[in-house]
Amino acid sequence: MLELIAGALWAMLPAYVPNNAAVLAGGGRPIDGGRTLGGARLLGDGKTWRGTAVGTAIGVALALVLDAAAPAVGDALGITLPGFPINAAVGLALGAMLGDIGASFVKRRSGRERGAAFPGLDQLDFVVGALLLALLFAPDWTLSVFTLARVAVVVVVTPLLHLGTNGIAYWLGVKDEPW
Ligand code: CTP
Ligand code: MG
Ligand code: K
Repeated sequence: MLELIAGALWAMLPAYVPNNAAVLAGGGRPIDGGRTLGGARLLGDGKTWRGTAVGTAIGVALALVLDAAAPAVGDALGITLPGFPINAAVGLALGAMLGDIGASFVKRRSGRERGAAFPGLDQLDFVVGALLLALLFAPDWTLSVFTLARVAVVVVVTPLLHLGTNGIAYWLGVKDEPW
């Protein structure tokens, strides 16, 4: 049970931190350059080059740290934790950012302004993006690390973690909305 839950969260960590790092690093030029589609912004001012680049870089850097720490932490817990080859690291971190960007595209098409909530999509967009890009960049690693049981754990636990961390970021005053 510990191996299942700890392994699932460990494997997802490089996908969890990019969005939070982007909140801290955001600002500057929006990716869509102000372009609109059907009267609404393509992505909106909340998706910037700097936030995306810094978020991805922090996620990859964390994966490399976790890769080095996996044997020792696994030993201490008495379980086996996955390491992160660089292609898996990039897939998870960049995929998380792209999933979040894709969600903003969907939100703008459905008439939601920047910052509007979209329950479900907000909490899982980056999970879907991370797993898909990891599958594309590191198929063997992804299929062996993300067993169906671990994906199930991730789908259940991630929304709770996401609401928790965003609530804290809102309370600290670094995020505009608690979702
Ligand atoms: N951010 C960024 N670049 C990204 C993702 C996030 O710069 N690729 C920063 C922005 O400052 C953004 C903040 O992180 O406002 C919070 O991210 P998020 O909640 O995803 O964006 P929203 O502003 O809520 O916009 P949207 O409605 O499009 O999700
Ligand atoms: Mg938001
Ligand atoms: K979001």
